[in-house]
Amino acid sequence: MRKIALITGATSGLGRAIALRLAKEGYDVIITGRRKERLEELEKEIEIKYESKVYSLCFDIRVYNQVEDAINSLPQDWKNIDVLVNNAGLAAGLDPIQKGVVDDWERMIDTNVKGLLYITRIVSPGMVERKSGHIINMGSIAGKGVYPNGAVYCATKYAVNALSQGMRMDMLPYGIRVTQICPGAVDTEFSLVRFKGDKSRADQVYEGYDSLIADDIANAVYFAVTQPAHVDIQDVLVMPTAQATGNMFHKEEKK
Ligand code: NDP
Ligand code: 8X3
Repeated sequence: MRKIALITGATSGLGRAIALRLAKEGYDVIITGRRKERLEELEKEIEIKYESKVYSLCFDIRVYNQVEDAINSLPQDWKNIDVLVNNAGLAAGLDPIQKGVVDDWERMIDTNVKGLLYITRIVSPGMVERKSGHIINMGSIAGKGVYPNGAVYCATKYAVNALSQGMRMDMLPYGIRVTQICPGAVDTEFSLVRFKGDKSRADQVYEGYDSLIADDIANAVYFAVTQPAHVDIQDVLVMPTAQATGNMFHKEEKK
């Protein structure tokens, strides 16, 4: 039977890999993000590689009306979303609280917490009505332990952890599964965004050890969605072998 997955933040990194993986495995995918040209490229790639159908929605997840209009604009045969992957998110800056940039805080809270809530509020009633669905929230090791200079980003991921628990309770009577996936360091555009385009600073985050790659997290998503209906993978922490906590790495010295 046809299954539809909506993946937020599919223009890059984890979301892109998850969209490709789910399309490969036979899901029809709704891909979302702000960068239209990236959505168009991914749409073409999926159409060339896989049999699955793909539909793009371009919107800013921080703006409730844009989210609502985008989801409401879906054609009738795309409306029954089986899997919602709440992946869109970012870190902005790495500063102690006393030097924090208020605009960075707003962007992280508006995207990682409010954006995730907005789309869930709009998509979940359909799941409740159909008594079926799976919500996958992208948490982080940053939601399991705080690291210096990362308090606000970590707070947003602690919020994702709390929201995942709360959603699971609210969805319990309807047989809807809620999974939180918490990656450690994955080499994506995440650090380039965090350091506002400073590539050499971003590259340093992934130097001297084998970080995760986006496909590692797509594997975890695929594992969660392919469990039998009576099994909910509630919480998955996926770390590089060379990373013990949010800020403790074993890095090899450069020769
Ligand atoms: P990327 O920067 O590569 O991708 C982020 C995605 O989020 C992009 O597709 C971007 O799309 C989308 N996005 C950001 N802001 C908005 C917005 N306002 N509206 C709509 N879409 C938005 O980073 P990752 O793939 O690494 O990050 C994905 C998720 O994984 C995030 O929630 C992040 O916190 C989490 N994570 C990442 C880790 C890592 O080490 N990389 C580790 C743990 C968790 P666009 O710019 O086109 O709008
Ligand atoms: C993103 C990875 O290292 O900033 O959640 O916690 S990290």
